Amino acid sequence: MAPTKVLDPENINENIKNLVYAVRGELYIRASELQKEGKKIIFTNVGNPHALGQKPLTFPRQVMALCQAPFLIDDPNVDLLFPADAIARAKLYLSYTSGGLGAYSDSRGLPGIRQEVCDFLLQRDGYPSDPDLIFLTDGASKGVMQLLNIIVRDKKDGILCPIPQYPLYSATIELVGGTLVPYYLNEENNWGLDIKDLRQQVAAARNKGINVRALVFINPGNPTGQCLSESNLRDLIEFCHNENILMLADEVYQQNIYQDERPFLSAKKVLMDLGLPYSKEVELVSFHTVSKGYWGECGQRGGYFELTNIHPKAVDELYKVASISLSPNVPGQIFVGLMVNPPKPNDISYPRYLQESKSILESLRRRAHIMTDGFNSCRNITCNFTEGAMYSFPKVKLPPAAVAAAKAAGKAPDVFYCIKLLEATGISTVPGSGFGQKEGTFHLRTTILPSEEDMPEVMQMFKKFNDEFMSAYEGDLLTNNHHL
Ligand code: DCS
Repeated sequence: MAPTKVLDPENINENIKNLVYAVRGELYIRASELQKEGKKIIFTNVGNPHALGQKPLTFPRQVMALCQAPFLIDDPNVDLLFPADAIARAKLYLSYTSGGLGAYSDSRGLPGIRQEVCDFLLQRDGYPSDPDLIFLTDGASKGVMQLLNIIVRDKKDGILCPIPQYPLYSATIELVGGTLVPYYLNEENNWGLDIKDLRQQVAAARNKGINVRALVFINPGNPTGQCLSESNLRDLIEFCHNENILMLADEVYQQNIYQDERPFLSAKKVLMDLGLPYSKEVELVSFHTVSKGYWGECGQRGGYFELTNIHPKAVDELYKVASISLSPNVPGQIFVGLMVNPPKPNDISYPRYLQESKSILESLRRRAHIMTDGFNSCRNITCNFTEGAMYSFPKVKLPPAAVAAAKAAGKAPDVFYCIKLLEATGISTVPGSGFGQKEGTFHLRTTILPSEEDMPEVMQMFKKFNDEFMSAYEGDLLTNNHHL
C-alpha cells in the first residue's frame, strides 16, 4: 500500500482546512465552470474595477513604464512620448532604489516613498507621521495578515470584527488560530455602529475567557457601504481606550465616497483631535491600498499601514516579520507613491489626471444610486444606500418555501438564491453568509462596478430573475414556475 501523502488532506494544518474565504468561494467556482461552458458571466463578486473595464489613469502608468524600462529615459525621443513631469517622477523613483525595480528594497519599503506617504498623511489629517512607522506592503491584505499574526497568540485571543465583515478578517483570524468576536452593525440604522452591542459582545467574550485584544473596523464599509460619522469614530476610540483594545482601521475605501454629509475622516485624525490621553495611548494601525479609490490597481499589489502608539519593540518585531519576505514588491511601492502624491495643479499632467480621476469617481457615484434604487424597486428586497466603498448589500426576504427548497438541496438559503441567480442570469455575487449576517436574515453582495452602460441591463436581468423566483416560491405561480 502506498504510504499516506504528507499533504494528505487529513494531515494539513487544521486552521487552513477550517478557514473560508467566500469572495472566491462556491459561487465563484460555479461561475468559473459556467464560463468554461460558454456562459457569459458578469463578475460582480470581487471589487476588481479593471476586470470590468475601468481604464488605468495615464500618469501613473507613464511613470511606471519608464521605471520598468529605464532605457526609455535615455531615448532621444522620450520627450515626444512622455510628459516631462512623468519623466522627472520616474527619475526620482529610480533614484530612491538601489538598482531600479529589480532590486529588493528595505523590508518596510523604500524610504523615499514612505516619506511621500507621511507628506500625504500630514496634508490629509494635519498631523505629522514618522516614515519609520510606515510599512509598505503587497496590498493591504498582507499588512492585515502581518498584524493579525503578531496580535494573536492562541485561540483565547479575540479580535472584534464587524458583522457583516470582509472575510479577509475571518479567514486570517482562523489561519493564525485566534477567535473572531462579532459585533453587529445595525442594518436598520444604515449599517451604523451600535456601541451597546459592542459593549455586550466584549463582556460576553470576556466571560468565556477570551482576551479581547483588537477591534477591526472598515470605513467606508465592505460589504455594507456605510461611512462612519465623526461621533461614531470618537465612540470607538474612547471604547478601545477604556477597554485597552488595539484598533485596526481598514480605510482602503477612503476615496470611494458617494455622499457629501459624511466625508471620509481617518481614525488617526479623530484620535489626534481628541487629544490626551487618547492621542498618546490608543494603539492604532491604519491600512490603505492602491487597489481601490479611482486607481483600482488591484493587480499591482501596493499598500501600506501606519503604526500609531505602538510599542517600539513591537515595531521591531513587525519589522523582523516583514524581513522574512525581504521586500514588498517594488512596482507596488511606486504605485503607492503615485497614489499619495498625484500630479498637482501646476503640473503638466494635472488636467488629464483630474479629468480621468473625476470621471471615474462621478460614474461610481451614479452607479451607487442606480444599484440601490434598482434593488429597492425589487420585490422582497431592501437595500441601504452605498454611501461609500464599492458594494451593494441588499437584504432579500426569502419565502419559507425557498428556505425549505434550499434545505432540501443542502444549501444555505442565500447560497441557494445566489446560485439560481447565477445560473439564470450569469450575475456572479457573493451570498451574505460569506460576510456574516444576523440569524434569519439573508443578503447578497454585488459590486457597483459593471460599466454605466451595462448597469441598466444587469439590473433588469436581476429584477426579472427575482420576480420569477419570488413568484415561484410565494405560491402565485406554483404550477408553472417550479423549475426555479
Ligand atoms: N480591506 C478591505 C475592506 C477590502 O475590501 C479589501 C479588498 C482589502 C482590504 C484588501 O485589498 P488589497 O490587498 O488589494 O489591498 N477587497 C476585496 C473584495 O471584497 N472584493 O475584491 C477584493
